[in-house]
Amino acid sequence: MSTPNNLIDFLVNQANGVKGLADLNLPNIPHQYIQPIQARLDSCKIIPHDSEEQSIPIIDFTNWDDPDVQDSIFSAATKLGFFQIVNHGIPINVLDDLKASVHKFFELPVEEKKSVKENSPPEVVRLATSFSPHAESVLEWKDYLQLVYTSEEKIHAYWPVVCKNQALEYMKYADAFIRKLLKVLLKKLNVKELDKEREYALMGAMILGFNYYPACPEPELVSGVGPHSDISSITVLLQDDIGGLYVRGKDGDSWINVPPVNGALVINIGDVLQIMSNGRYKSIEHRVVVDGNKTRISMPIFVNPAPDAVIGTLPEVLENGEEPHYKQVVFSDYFNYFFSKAHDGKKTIEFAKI
Ligand SMILES: O=C(O)CCC(=O)C(=O)O
Repeated sequence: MSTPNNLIDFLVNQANGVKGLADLNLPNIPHQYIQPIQARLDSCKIIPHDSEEQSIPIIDFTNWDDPDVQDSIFSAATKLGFFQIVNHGIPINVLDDLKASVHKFFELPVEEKKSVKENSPPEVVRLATSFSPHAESVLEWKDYLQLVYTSEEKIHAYWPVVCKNQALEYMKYADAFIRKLLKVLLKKLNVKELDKEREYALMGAMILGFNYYPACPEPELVSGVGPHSDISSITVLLQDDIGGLYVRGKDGDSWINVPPVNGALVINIGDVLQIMSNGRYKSIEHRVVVDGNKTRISMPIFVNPAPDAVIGTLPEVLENGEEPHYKQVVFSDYFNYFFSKAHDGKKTIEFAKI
């Protein structure tokens, strides 16, 4: 077997994705996936796991309204912008069923995936590979499905049958957890409640993503996801036990691993909350490295504002007379800007800077 002549056609139009490429068992990856040396993760730059100062905290959410728990969430959100939550209230079997359904979806025959790709409205279901293959000079070793958490009617009409019930069950539990977490984060910004207006601006359009990173014959040459910060208000990520997620360290030149913890959810602050908090909460860059032997999956919920919501620094944060660092932007403009280019670190937020 050799690399398909028209790689983009094979990956995108024929819906084979990088899974279809990995299934060809090529000894080497196509040149379109080879990252320049400076874009690869140098293992010397990885912070050891036992570093207390620079590790991702694990927070028990059982007593989420306890001030000590809320303080640890606030502290994590203002420092590394990443933390893991255990005892979030979502049953383990719901997480396990979701993971199994992700594998089932990507293992469907390619004709079925092509049909999902061609027959689903992109505002409800989107199947894609890499990140923005038409805008990238080097491709990312990842396929992904995005399920927009919209009306029950659209969900039932368009979410793929093989994962619909599992995804919906997960989202029902996740929705309740996300509301609690946002309440804590808002309270620490002097916002008393998550009213309808705030709900629209923080979680008006949630997207459940399924990321699929097949085992790669030359993992050190590729990127699963390049360094970027999320454009969400927060992201709630379930990862499997393979590992591969890294967060940029404080010195700007090192990377901290987010180790898989059974049953935990990884939370990160996105650009929207950085903007709303006038920079108190940090939306930190992260990236994904792929494995040489095993397929990895991860399932982020991008807790996004509604497309027409206007995002800006919260008045409560500016009550003390502080100047806003960000202008007001319509979220769909921010979203379209993010997807119009390759992953580019923290540059997207420049779009909103004053
Ligand atoms: O797979 C992961 O651990 C993170 C994925 C990610 O950063 C993304 O989908 O934007």
